This record gives sequence, structure tokens and C-alpha cells, in this order.
Amino acid sequence: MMAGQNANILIIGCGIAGIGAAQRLIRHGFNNVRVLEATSRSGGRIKTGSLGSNIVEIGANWIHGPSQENPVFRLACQYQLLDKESMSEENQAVEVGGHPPFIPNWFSSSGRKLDSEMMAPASELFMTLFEKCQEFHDSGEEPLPTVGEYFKREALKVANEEWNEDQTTKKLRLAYLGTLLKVECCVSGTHTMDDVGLGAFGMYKTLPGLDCTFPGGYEGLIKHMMNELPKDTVLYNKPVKCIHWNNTYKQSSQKGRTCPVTVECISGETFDADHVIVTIPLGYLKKHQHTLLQPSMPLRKLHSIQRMGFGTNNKIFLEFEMPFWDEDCEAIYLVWEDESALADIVSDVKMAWVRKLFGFTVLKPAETFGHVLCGWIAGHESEYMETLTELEVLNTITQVIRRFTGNATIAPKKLLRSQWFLDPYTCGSYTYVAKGCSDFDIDNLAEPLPLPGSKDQPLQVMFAGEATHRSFFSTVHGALITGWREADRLLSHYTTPAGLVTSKL
Ligand code: 6YU
Repeated sequence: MMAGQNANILIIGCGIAGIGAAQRLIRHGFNNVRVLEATSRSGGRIKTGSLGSNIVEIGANWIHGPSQENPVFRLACQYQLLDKESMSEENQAVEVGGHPPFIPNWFSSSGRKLDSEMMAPASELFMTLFEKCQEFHDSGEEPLPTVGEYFKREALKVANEEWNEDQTTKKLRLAYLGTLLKVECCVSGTHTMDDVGLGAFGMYKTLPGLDCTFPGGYEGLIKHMMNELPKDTVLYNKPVKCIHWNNTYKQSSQKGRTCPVTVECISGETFDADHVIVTIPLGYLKKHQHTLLQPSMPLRKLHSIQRMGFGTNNKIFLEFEMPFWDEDCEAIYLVWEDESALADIVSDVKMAWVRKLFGFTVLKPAETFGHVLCGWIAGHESEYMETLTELEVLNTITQVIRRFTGNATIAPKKLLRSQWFLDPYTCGSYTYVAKGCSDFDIDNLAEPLPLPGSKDQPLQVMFAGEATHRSFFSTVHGALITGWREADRLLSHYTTPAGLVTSKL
């Protein structure tokens, strides 16, 4: 019998990190593992919905870097959830550095379709500067504090030195660079690139492989993983209010022995545990940092929770009778001709929130989806959009599309949008490395309690979830790896060298 087999383990949160941790622990013989989930569903930020007869991803969209090193890709292959092309050797070998090469269409605010030759130098400059931004982490330099400031300084230098032959073209390219900054706000999950730390930006690492989607929906992955857990492992509708650790909960007792941790739900119900793995999103931790743990978290963990960034990125799906974009088009960029100052924020959020929408990606293939676009909007403008009714959002976006295409009859048939900021158990979309952050902040977030050196029972409260992965934060694979990491931490805690248990995953 394995030591610790009967240890009482509670996992908080049934997203991919929580499910991954539970699956690993149970496979290795722990028989007292339960997951407490606040909502009535599994998957967390992996959430597949529908727009008419189409499936759409409300949360995570792609496997970023689908190749052998990516555990989400390996699981998806194992469960046969991907199409042949996504699994091909060629697809796995493609290096895109986090920016898949979409075939674009550009529309401008004066109702013109812009020409790709005119826009190409701006796209190239954008890629060059972002690759440079990623290098500062390893080189240890930080010429300016944020990605936004560095990008604007360098982009304006190039524009002023090299794009002077025609002022109209220069203005349009600068306006398009502003659009690309808004794209980057969505990718990074931040309000503005002026909030993203330049030195820390390169902490995020990409894996080889051309990003791919799940033809049957991302939630298929969750369903397959959940099928491998014993029935009743997850207790739904159990929002946790407070984790009392270090024997501070007075009534704590279970069959004559005392567990060091008691988890108290909002309902008042309590659960005793030897170990708790917290997989709650950073957005929730920021909001409830002073009450979630009793005794409170150590200062260095609190400070890192405050320093790390957690922003909002939302999607707005629109279905059309007929496409207004080219047949091969994969992304549509909206270029506001009056915005040439490289601004990625909107000054009057209530009046002009829609200017933060960078454009759309096209759902493919058209034979499956019909004519569906996915609009992307980040930041406070996105959070404001969440407070509007669907009809208000639909009306505003319809006006924008009519203006940019010069076609006053275009009318989307249906709309569906995400509301990640208003979700009380997520409070935003995902983690970014804010100005002033470093690798140590993520290490602090991930550090179990009590801290090393304490004489108290070890590994009472452990931390997983995307925000706790040094180089894959903000992703599904990052989240899964952290769930496995904390399960492995418990495994090695209980496994004597003689009874070493090896991973089956
Ligand atoms: C990816 C992608 N993707 C789009 C959008 C979003 C996200 N991500 P969970 O939140 O899943 O689970 C926690 C659970 O805890 C949850 O069920 C809660 O209900 C529960 N809970 C909370 N409080 C509780 C309480 N008090 N009591 C009990 N339970 C409680 N990732 O790989 N590909 O395309 C996208 C995207 C709109 C919102 C994404 C993507 C992020 C992932 O979805 C996310 O990381 C994981 O699902 C998190 O799993 P988890 O288990 O940790 O938490 C250079 C540089 C820049 C760096 N960025 C690079 C870009 C990469 C990001 N890509 C994003 C893009 C999209 C489109």
C-alpha cells in the first residue's frame, strides 16, 4: 500500500488544471481525492457554446503549438479529437512564434478595402519589433519599462525615417499599427501594451506547430478527461469562501483525527483536508486575496498576486447570410483612419468602446460554419461591452461594419458574446506579465504553504492553474502542466524511493 493513499486531498476548481491534478493523483493510487467546483459545470475557461447550429468556443480557441511537447496536443491525439491535417508531421513542424499567419482583409473607416501591398511593410515592422521585445528577457536588458512604450518609439522611428514617400500611405500604415497593437492586447489579455513589462514579455515561450482547433469543440477534451475520473469525484455548485489552514478551524475533526486544513464554502458547508490544491483563476485571487486564506497568504505571495496582470479578452460571434470578406480571408482588420498616434486605448470608453475591437477572425471551413465571424476585444472597453445588452452590442457593431464596408444593408443574423470579466469565478480572461513583474512572481504564486523551513505539516495549500506556469501562463497546456506538477509534488512527498510510482500519463 502506498503511503498517503488515504490522504484527504481537495482540489478547488474543475478547470483543466484541477481535472489534470485529480486524474494524475487517482491514477497513482490516491483514493480520497475530491474536486470542489463553484459552478455547475467542468471545464472553466474551456467552454464550448453554440450559435444557431454552429459550435463556437466561448473560451479557449486553439491548441497553441500543437506538437509532441504540448500535453494538450498529445491528449487530443490520444482521444482522437483532431483532424488529420492538425496531427500531420508538417503541421507539427511549423514555427509561427505565437503569431499564426492569417490571410487578411483590411477595411478602413472611410469605407475602403485596403491593399495588401500598402499594408505589408506595417505587418513586417510589427513582427520584427515583437520578436525584438521577446528577446529582452533572455538578454537581461530593458530599454524601456513596457512593450507598448518600446513598440511605439521604435515604430515611429522607422515610419519617420522610411515611410516618407507618401503621407497618406504613412498615416494609414500607422493607423494599422494601432490596430495591430489592439490585436496584441487580445493575445496578451491586457488593457494596453503599456501595461505589459518589456523585460518579462519573453518569459512566454511558444512551442512548434501551427495552432489548431477542435472540430467537435474544446470541451470534448474535458469530457474525455472527466470520463476517466470516478463518478462523484467532483462536487458542483460548491463555491469556496475560505481555506482555513494550519489547524485554525476549531471544529476540524474527521474520524478521530485532525486535518490541518478545513475548506469552508459560501453555503457554510465545510470539508476537511490534509492537502488542498487551489486552481482558482488569478482574477478571482486578486479580488479575494485577503479573505480566501485564513491565516492570510504570506506577503510575498500577496504582492505577486497584486503585481501579476490579469486582463479581459472577449469574443463577439456574428453570423451573416452572405460573406462581405474574400473567400480565402482568415482575418479582418479594422483600420480607423483618424487613429495614427499608435493608441491602443479608447479615450471615451462609453461612447467609443467599439474602436477597441481590432476586427474579426473567420470561422473555417465555411461548409461547416456558414458565414460566421469572431470579433475580438480586450481591456476596459471589453469589460464595458459586457455590461451592454446583446442588442446594443449588435447595433453598434452593425454600424461599424456598414461604415467600414460602405455597404449600408449588411445585417448580422445572430450574435453571441463572452462575458469573462463579469464571470464571478474568473473575473477576466487570463494572465499577463505586467510592468514590474518577473519570473519570481510566478514562482511566488506557485509556492505551496506553509513556506519552506516551517515546522508545520507540509503541503497544506498548493497552487496550480495557468497563472502559475513560468513560460506557458495564459494557455490550456500551461494550466494542465501545473495541475500535473502539483499532483507530482504530492506523489513525491508520499513516495519512498522503494515504492517509486511512475507516471502513466
Ligand atoms: C489556449 C487559446 N484562448 C480565450 C479566452 C479565454 C481564455 N485561453 P479555469 O479558469 O479553467 O478553472 C478554474 C475553475 O475554478 C473554474 O471552473 C472556476 O469556476 C473555479 N473556481 C473559481 N473560483 C472558485 C471558488 N471560489 N470555489 C470553487 N471553484 C472556483 N488558452 O491554450 N488557447 O486559444 C486560449 C482563450 C476568451 C477566457 C483563453 C486560451 C486560456 C485558457 O482558457 C486558460 O489558460 C485555461 O483554460 C485555464 O485553466 P485553469 O484550470 O487554470 O483555470 C508573448 C506573449 C503573451 C502571452 N500570451 C500568449 C497568448 C496565449 C493566450 N491565448 C489566448 C487566446 C485564446 C483565444
